[in-house]
Amino acid sequence: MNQLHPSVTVLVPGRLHERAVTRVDGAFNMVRIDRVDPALLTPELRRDVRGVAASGFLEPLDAAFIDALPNLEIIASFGVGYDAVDAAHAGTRGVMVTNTPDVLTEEVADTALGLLINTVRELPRAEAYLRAGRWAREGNYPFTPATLRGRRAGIFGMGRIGMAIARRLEAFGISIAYHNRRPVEGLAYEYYPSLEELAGAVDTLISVVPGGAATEKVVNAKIFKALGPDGVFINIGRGSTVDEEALVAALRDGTIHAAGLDVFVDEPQVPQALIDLPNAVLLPHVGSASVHTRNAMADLVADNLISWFSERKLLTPVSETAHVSAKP
Ligand code: NAP
Ligand code: 8YV
Repeated sequence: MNQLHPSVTVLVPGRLHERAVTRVDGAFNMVRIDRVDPALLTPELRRDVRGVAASGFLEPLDAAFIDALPNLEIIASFGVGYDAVDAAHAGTRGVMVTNTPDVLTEEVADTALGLLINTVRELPRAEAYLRAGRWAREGNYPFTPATLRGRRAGIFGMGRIGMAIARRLEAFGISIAYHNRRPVEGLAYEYYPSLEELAGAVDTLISVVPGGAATEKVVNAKIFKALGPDGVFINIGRGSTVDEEALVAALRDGTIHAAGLDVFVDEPQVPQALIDLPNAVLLPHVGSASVHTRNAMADLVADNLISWFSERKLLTPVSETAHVSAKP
């Protein structure tokens, strides 16, 4: 098949979903380097690269790398969260950034509900009990002290995924409140102007906010204290938003009841202290990780690049570069 834009060089630094690699390779002059590192850029690459397709979260893309590519027009990042891409800097350089929203929303919300049920009803521990032969040997698994019945959920980050989680919680008969920087217009759920007030009003805090400086460690000892001893904390957003030491302490001393985590501060490293805690359910960042959804994310990475170089239009630009106009 003829390439659409054989004269446009698109760089893929480091790892990227195979389907995105195949599609970018099929449409452009694709060049790969081992990692995001300006030292790996030859003078020809510095001159020629007009697009970057990056795995975002896995390969942080900083200002120095962006500055090393003077003819860069677009960074197509894999994932809806783009905290690992310096999008603000890209904007000042006239470089567009795209992410992969919407196509993963329902999958991540499904995972959040699975994590919530596993955490509250201890299903992973109950299964481990069966597999260890303890059901037959010792009798029934103990009744769980926690239940979803009567729970009040607080969603920290009522955006696309937060809203999809809320729809599912409604079907479970769970009450819903939320905190964002601004209330969502026309949304009937109760809004709290601060995270601490939200945590104080609910017993189940579900965090689905983006990472970055504004949310760094905002879920901390104060928030766990406000959530209280029946409190369940679920994090499907970003690990950086949590003070992990404070979380371990809160789980150990009963400040909160349990936590379910899909994301961590220093992935794939998970603190041993968390692994050792029986009241923490831990997943290896699998929120969107089905073949179906990851393929859709990969397609959106490639489609943004193709749309840009074919029509100077972006399918899913991030807000920081929305004001950027196309380079001639
Ligand atoms: P979104 O639609 O942009 O929603 C983000 C929400 O967070 C918005 O409602 C926003 O409201 C709120 N928010 C942002 N910054 C805030 C702050 N400083 N304080 C309070 N609220 C804040 O994004 P999304 O598509 O739902 O995705 C959300 C995040 O989920 C992603 O950024 C990513 O980090 C994470 N994620 C994780 C997985 C996984 O596999 N675990 C998968 C996909 C996404 P305001 O602007 O009004 O504050
Ligand atoms: C992916 C995510 O796991 O989209 C996001 O923000 O966190 C996940 O969907 C991540 O992007 C993988 O690189």
